[in-house]
Amino acid sequence: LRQTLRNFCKRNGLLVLSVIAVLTGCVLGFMLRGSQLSSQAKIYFSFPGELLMRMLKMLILPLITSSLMSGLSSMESKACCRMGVLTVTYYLWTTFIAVVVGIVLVIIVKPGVGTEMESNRLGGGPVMTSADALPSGHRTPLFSQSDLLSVFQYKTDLVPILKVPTRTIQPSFVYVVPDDSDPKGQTVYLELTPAPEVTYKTSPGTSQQMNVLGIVIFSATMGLLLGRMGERGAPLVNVCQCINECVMKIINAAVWYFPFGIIFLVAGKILDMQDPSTLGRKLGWYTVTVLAGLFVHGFILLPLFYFLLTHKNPFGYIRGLLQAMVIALATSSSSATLPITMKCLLENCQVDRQIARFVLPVGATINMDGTALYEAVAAIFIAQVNDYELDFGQLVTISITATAASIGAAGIPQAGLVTMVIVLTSVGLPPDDITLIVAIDWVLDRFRTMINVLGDALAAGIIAHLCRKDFPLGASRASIENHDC
Ligand code: DAS
Repeated sequence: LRQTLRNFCKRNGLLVLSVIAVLTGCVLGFMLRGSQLSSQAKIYFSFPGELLMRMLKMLILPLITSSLMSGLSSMESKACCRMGVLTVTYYLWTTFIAVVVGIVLVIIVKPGVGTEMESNRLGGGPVMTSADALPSGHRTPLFSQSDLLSVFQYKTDLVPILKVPTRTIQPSFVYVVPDDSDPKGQTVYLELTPAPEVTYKTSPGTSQQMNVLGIVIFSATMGLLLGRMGERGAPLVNVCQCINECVMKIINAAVWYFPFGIIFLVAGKILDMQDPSTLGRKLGWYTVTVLAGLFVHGFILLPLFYFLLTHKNPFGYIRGLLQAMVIALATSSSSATLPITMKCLLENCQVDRQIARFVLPVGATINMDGTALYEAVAAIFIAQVNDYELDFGQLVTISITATAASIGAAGIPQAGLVTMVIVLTSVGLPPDDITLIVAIDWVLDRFRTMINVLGDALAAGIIAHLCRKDFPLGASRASIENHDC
């Protein structure tokens, strides 16, 4: 019995601790909601959770670059192309299916139907129109700065979500738009909150948000070129492999801090969240529709695809991913969860290292099934609330733009809410109607991030099975581990 217990703790200890941490964070958050913590106390309270996020974000860049460069450089060309085509095709297919699931569900449930035009009561504050939202000349067309068009940049000027440190109103939704009228080049923060007022803040500078898409494309290209340089490229390939090994060792050490950080991450969010009772019945049905769609896609359709393509038990595979799913739920960031997803795939699911090193970083960047489903549901919900009848052509437009917007969304908290503007604009809906759903977004973001991570990880298992002849499991493992690092 002692041996069994020891094995259980060894295999599942961290997962159990993480689940207990999420529950503890929820209890602590609801307990403290009544107390009037000062903003200073809130900053101290959020520190352990912020430390967890920074630890994870610190690992994203070295993990993605070393994984892609070392993974692709050691692949044979044909195998690499086959894997790449399979991966991207599978990702686009599952994202489109997620959108269709969302559209079918929101049309059946009709969460937004029956609400008067003045939808302000719905979101807890007046709906802003673009006209009074921004003074003329300040508005930057979001699409021109979304990840889709800054694919070769490392950084974007638009920081889609920024918690304003002085007033952590949850959820605050901040656009950063260059204030070219200001000689000092200051930026203007437009903070959209469910509260009635819209406030403008100035700040000496814009925090730059790293654009992972640009780094993935650069690293993948470097990996392919390194692979064709033969011996000349070997030193850099070795360096990348050593970096990758070191990153995995750092992850193994850092994970034991995660349960502690999760407690404060979850509690801090609950501490600031809007009172659920003010959300209204319509928003409640909208939440149910999104969660039902995520469940159907993530725990019925994706496992079905996995079973049909690999003839293996999907739920045994998903069991190995639970730790990553809990981290995704706690952090709302698939990029930040990437190190843990990689660890789960290699250690619990025995996915070939070379496959995982390509499929995961690419998936964490462009494959967001949960986000695509959510954006389609939200857009149609907003149309229903506005009594705006969408025809079939507009539904097709929504399915295409939701797929594209999810590709452009970064793997950071509430990024899906930003790129949703593309979907709304594509069918003539007022972009600022996103304030209708902001109040509940921080909860839905966690679940859609979890489905995003689950979709990437299941894809890795499927691609590994379909490419098993090109990458016999163990061959790449042996070749990597024999390297002196
Ligand atoms: N939070 C995003 C992610 O990390 C998803 C989203 O915002 O839709 O995947």
